[in-house]
Amino acid sequence: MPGGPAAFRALLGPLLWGCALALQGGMLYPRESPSRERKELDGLWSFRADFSSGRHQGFEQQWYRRPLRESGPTLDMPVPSSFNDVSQDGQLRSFVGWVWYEREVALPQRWTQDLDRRVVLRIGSAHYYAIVWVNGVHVTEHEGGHLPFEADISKLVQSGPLASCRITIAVNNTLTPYTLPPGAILYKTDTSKYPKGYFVQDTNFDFFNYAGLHRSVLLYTTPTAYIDDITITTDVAQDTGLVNYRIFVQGTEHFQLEVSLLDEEGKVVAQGTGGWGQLLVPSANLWWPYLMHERPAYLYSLEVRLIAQTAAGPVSDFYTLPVGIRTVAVTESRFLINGKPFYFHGVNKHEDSDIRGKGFDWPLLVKDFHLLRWLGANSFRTSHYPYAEEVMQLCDRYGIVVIDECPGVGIVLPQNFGNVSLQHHLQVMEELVRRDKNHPAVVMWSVANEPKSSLKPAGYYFKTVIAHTKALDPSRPVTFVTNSNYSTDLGVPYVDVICVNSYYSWYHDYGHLELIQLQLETQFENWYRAHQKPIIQSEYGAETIAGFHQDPPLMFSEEYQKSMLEQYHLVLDQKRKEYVVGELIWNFADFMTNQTPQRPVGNKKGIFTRQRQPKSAAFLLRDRYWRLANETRTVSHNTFCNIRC
Ligand code: GCB
Repeated sequence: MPGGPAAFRALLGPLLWGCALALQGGMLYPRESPSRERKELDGLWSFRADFSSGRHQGFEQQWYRRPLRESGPTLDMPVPSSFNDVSQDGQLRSFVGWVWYEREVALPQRWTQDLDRRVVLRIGSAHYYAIVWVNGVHVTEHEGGHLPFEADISKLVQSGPLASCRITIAVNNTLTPYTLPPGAILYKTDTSKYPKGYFVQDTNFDFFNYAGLHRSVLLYTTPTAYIDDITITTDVAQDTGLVNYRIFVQGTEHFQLEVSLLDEEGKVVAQGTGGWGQLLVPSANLWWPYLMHERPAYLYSLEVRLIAQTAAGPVSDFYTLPVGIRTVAVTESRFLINGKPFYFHGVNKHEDSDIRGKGFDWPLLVKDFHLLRWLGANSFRTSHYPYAEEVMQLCDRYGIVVIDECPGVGIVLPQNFGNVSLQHHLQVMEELVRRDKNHPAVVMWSVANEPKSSLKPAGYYFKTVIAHTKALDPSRPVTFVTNSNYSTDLGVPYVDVICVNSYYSWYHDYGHLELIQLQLETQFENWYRAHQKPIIQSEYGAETIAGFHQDPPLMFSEEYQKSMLEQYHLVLDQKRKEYVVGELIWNFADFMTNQTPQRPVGNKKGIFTRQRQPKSAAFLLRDRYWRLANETRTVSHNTFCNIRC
């Protein structure tokens, strides 16, 4: 197929090989401060999908050289949003290849004329591969759809009498055996059935491969000597909180650093100087999960001040980081937060909604957090990729505990376990840890979901990914999520906590709810006997069409979903007294998938609809989660009842 997917493979190939480990620099969330400004570029961008047969016309004609409107027709495209569902064009919905975004930005004069200022372009998420130009000049590329990347564009915007700049971003959603998640382009060569050059994107995961600029694109400034990265770890000795900090500075070798830790009233509780050290906080307010304590999610603020000498004179930079003091530990049968047993009663989510697809949306996010709190959920897993940074920030603020998962989903073919994939997987874990390491809400890393780890290379592959993640962050346990059918899972020996998904009476023994207890009990006993590690039931659920009723329960009805949950809960209530440390329903809400005969306009296993309305099971789960909260909280208090009533 001339110049078709082969061409974008040709383009992706060398770039994939180019991945270098050990990331350069930090990825602090851009916050305003006396020394930093930010400018969000949310809104309408110019957009064009390259429908040329090879998807290569944009590069051949160098669309980045001139305003996009000059090289052909454009659409208005909202950012952040997936591009797939906003238009009436079915071909754009299922488009595979390069799409082009462009935006002209007017810059404040002080940004373009003050040479002691860095101007940084930051892209929160571009799915999957992105190439970025500013005023026609290539500034960066990034592989991976769920993590931020940046380019220092100071030189470009400060080089002439420019009052504006033109940002062009080409994004390619093609998934190959070497991307994360992996996929494959299938060429349909039987010309009696398919037109010449026909191909489709194949994936081995159960959600729609939405694409585009999914999170905010923004510009921010720092001084030329600046705080580049901060790493916080915390510990507790009796009632004293220990805050270990390490700060990286760029742009100067002559500097002083001052750090102050402030409580929620703004009172300074500890101070330090220098690039690393330990702050002692007597009678510390610990960061507790929601519903585990009467005062959950306590956050201190770490104010960092850099005073640097540069050629142009003294420069200051300020950055404030929220800090939660808490510990995480795992025993043979328990998951401990602040030394107390923690039981995950929560959900699996997706970034998914009508029209926006995977585009970040504040109203949706706030609604979801209201629903989580209503439900009495204390945790979720970021199935099956890292979520927006703003999601993680709300988890810190509300005390919602997170199992932070990388996009290692659908790793099922032998080609997915090769060295190229492995190197990229390691790089993604580095980017994820770099971004999320300071969130107290994140208590565990998940390196994959249901990889086919009975395949031979899987043992080495996961041993390497897990060891690498532990080396990056020794302060948190690491897991990956297996399936109850994968009894010979070669990766499980390396995890700290076993996360297991099962769908009894759904994907087999259809309709036989009476088998769940026996099969679930066997699952737990087998995994525990083999590994002596705490277990989380990381997925269970049933497809349920809101408003379908059948009693006695039949598959797809609301009654069936409820009855299945009840059967699982009977066993979970036994096993949580022993070694089961959590249960996460699949799924929080209905979500979009590829079109298959098994998916009636998406996966319907949500306890809420895609529009966030409850099915009957939501009420059942709510009763259970509040009951569990009352049983497992550490401090006896009636606040919980008051919140709930
Ligand atoms: C699973 C997968 C999840 C699917 C779910 C299902 O095991 O981890 O991505 O959506 O099952 O509904 O089949």
